[in-house]
Parts: sequence; C-alpha cells; structure tokens
Amino acid sequence: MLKFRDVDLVGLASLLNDDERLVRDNTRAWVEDNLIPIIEDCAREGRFPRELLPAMAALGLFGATLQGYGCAGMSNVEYGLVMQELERGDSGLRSFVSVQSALVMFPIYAFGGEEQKQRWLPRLQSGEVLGCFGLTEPDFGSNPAGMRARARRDGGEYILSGEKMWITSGSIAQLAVIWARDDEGQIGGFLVETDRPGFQAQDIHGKYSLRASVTSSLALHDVRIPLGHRLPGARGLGSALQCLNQARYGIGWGVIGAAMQCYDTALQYAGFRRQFHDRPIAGHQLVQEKLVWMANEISKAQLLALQIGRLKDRGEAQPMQISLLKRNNCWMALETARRARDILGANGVASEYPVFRHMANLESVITYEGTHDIHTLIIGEALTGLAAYA
Ligand code: TGC
Ligand code: FAD
Repeated sequence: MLKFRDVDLVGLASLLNDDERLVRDNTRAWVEDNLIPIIEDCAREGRFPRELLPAMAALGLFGATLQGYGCAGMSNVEYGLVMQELERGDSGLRSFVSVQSALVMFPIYAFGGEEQKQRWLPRLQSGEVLGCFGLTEPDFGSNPAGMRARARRDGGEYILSGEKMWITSGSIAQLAVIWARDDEGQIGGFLVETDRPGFQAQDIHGKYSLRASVTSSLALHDVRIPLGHRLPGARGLGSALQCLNQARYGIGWGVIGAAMQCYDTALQYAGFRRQFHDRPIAGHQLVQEKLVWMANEISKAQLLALQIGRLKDRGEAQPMQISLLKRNNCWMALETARRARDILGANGVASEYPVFRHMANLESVITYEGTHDIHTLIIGEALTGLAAYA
C-alpha cells in the first residue's frame, strides 16, 4: 500500500489555526491506523465497519459542531477537516457521520424540545443510539415536496404511514427522523424508534457504490408515536432542507479527501510505472496534463471549502453558497477519481489501489443530497430569481 503524502499546493495549512491542524492530524492518524487497513475488505464484503464506532464517538466525531449534550463543539472548519480525513478513507464512513451528525442530531438540536434533546443527543453522541433520516421516497427524490408519507393525528398519538427509499443506516438505526405531512398538509419531522410495531427496514443489496455503508428502504405501516415525538420547531420542507445544508457542507469537504487520495495514488504510481524507453509515465505530457488538472482542481476546491467554512463559522453561509461547494467539489472529486483510474491503467480497476472504490463511491455522493443538476438549478435560481425546476 502506498503511503499517503499531503496535497497542499497553495499553502492551505498556513490558513488553518493550531486547533484546526490538530483536529485534522488526529483524524488523519486515526483513519490511517484504523480505517484504511480494513476498508477494502469491508467494501468487497459489503460490510459496514461498525466496530469503529466507539472510537469515533470517543474522538467526538458525532454531532461534532453542536454545543453541550456531550458534543465536541468544534468549529465548522474543524468539522470540515474531519470529514475530509474520513472520506480520504472511504465515503461510506463519512456518510455515516454525516447522517448521524447533520441529519439526525442537528434537527433534534435545532428543532427539538429540551426533553427531546436531553433524551436523544447524549446517546447519539456516544454512539449508543444510531440514527437515520427519511426524506426521499420511491417516487420523490429530487422533489421531496411531493412526499406521500402521512402523520395522522389520533387522540394523543400520531399514526405514521408511507415509504422511504435509499436511507443511509436505515436497518442499523434505533431512531429514525421521518419527514411526513400532517392532517393540515404541513411537512413535519417525527422521531420514530425503529422497534415500534409497523416499522420495517430492508437493506438495498447489489450496490456497486458505498458498499461499506448500509442503505435501506423503510416501510411505515400505521406506526404509532406519542404527539411529543414531533419536532416542535420543524415547520415545513424548509426545516428538512436546513438539515441538508449541514450535510451538504460536510460533503463539500469530505470529497476533497477522496480526491486527494486518488491524486496522490496516481502521482506515485506514475512515478514508478515505466512504459516506452524505460521512462516513468509521469514524464509523458498527457499524463502530466491529467495530474496538473487534478492538483489544480483540488487546490481550488480546498480554498472554496475553507471560505464557505469561515462564512459558516460567522453564521453567514447562504444555502446557495453551500450548493456551490457541494456541486463543484463532488464533480471535481469524481473527475479526479476518473483521471486517476485512467493513469493506473489496468491496475486502476483492482482493489489493490483505492481509486476504483473512491470513484464508485463518488457516483453516489454526486447524486445524494441533491444531484449535480439540482444544485445547478438552485444556484441558477439564486442568480436569476427564476426557479427552473418544473
Ligand atoms: P422551495 O419552495 O424552494 O423551498 C421550500 C421552503 O424551503 C426553503 N428552502 C431552504 N431553507 C433552508 N435551506 C435550504 N437549502 C433551502 N432551500 C429552500 C424555502 O425558502 C422555502 O421556505 P418557505 O418559508 O418559503 O416555505 O422548495 P421546492 O419544493 O421548490 O424544492 C427546491 C429544491 C429542488 C431545491 C429542493 O427540493 C431540493 O433541494 N431537492 C433535492 C433533494 C435532496 O437533496 N434530498 C436529499 C435527501 S437526504 C440525503 O440524500 C442523505 S445522503 C446521506 C449520506 O450522506 O449518506
Ligand atoms: P431523481 O430525482 O429521479 O433524478 C434522476 C435524474 O433526473 C437526475 O439526473 C436529476 O438531476 C434529474 N432531474 C430531476 N429533476 C430534475 C429537474 N427538475 N430538472 C433537471 N433534471 C432533473 N435520501 C434520504 O432521504 N436519506 C438518506 O439517508 C439517503 N441516503 C442515500 C444514500 C445513497 C447511497 C443514495 C444513492 C441515495 C440516498 N438518498 C437518501 C437519496 C438521495 O437523496 C436521492 O437519490 C437524490 O435526492 C436523487 O433522487 P432520485 O435518486 O430519486 O433521482
């Protein structure tokens, strides 16, 4: 296995403070020692490395940006660097952390009552409870506003019914944040323990992507929950989309890690692989063009992520800017992985190198949390004032 060398052409490290560098280095060391040695086997076997969760909780990786309730209270830039290092290992483990933190703990923190926060946040932080986020349905992916899931009121309870599809961690979660329409037609967020009668989770098998991550479909057959399980501050689809802002931000950093790993692998490989007159392929102009493209785009992506992170830490990041980050960086990472795979020739399709796994993972990452084209339309709407979805 090739030893990773940092990718920093623009002196990004000099723009980070001591705490940020420390968080990055600690996470990097943990990923090197614990995730990278096992991840190829996990991906091949389609196994989520659950045994890593206690150590990740101890490192403060769950709900890392939240204050109190046992959470680490990291800045958004520190959190971004954590996501970068995790995804350098694998997008699947980063996905798990995104969901647990941004899509389960964040809505409870932002929209929950104090009793809900006290009950769930410390247990989610410690990894005792795992969560999932159910927004997408079989017929409503890019357009969640069309959702059919219902929460009917019946005395002191809600009765939830409907289907959710492509749900990360669905079958391993003890708690599901389910988005559904109430009797007035308003979309709300509901906390559903997954052992309640009528709740079913089934894993989606046969994925060629994110193989080390659990993805499930959920069926809710008249699942009864107390009225107090509704998130009181979640009002309408906008609240679900606010959670997506948090997750999309983390993805924008995470994919830089996958790209850095692919680029560095290709650079090292090109240095020792010789073709034509015993010349390293790195000495061929066309190979250099690919390496330069990757290094150039990674550098721009790093600066974009850091700037959006600084804005977020000041409470100034706009959803459109987060779309810019998610759209650009996922595209950059996927294109980097494809070029790296090309440079590795036949070895690019082998599991001896991490490139193909990253490339396949990134096909999901560019699709979930809003596809590339949906983010184009979000940015287009912000620029022109005209929505072009329909
Ligand atoms: P629209 O009318 O534009 O908006 C409805 C309300 O929401 C507000 N809003 C936002 N608020 C906060 N943050 C945002 N990013 C927001 N975007 C919109 C908006 O102001 C409005 O508020 P109000 O008060 O006026 O009601 O809604 P629309 O139905 O036209 O949809 C717009 C669109 C297409 C952008 C949205 O539906 C969208 O983003 N679609 C993409 C769906 C998506 O990203 N799904 C992700 C599912 S979760 C997932 O993939 C997890 S992967 C997990 C892993 O990492 O493993
Ligand atoms: P569609 O919406 O059917 O889109 C198909 C194609 O049509 C895309 O190219 C899209 O860009 C294009 N398209 C759609 N509408 C328009 C338009 N108006 N204009 C132009 N082009 C358009 N969801 C959750 O709720 N929770 C999760 O935990 C979760 N985890 C996931 C994990 C994985 C591995 C994957 C792959 C998905 C996950 N998702 C999750 C679902 C994900 O958010 C959706 O797949 C995504 O939002 C796209 O929806 P779709 O797959 O239904 O595609």
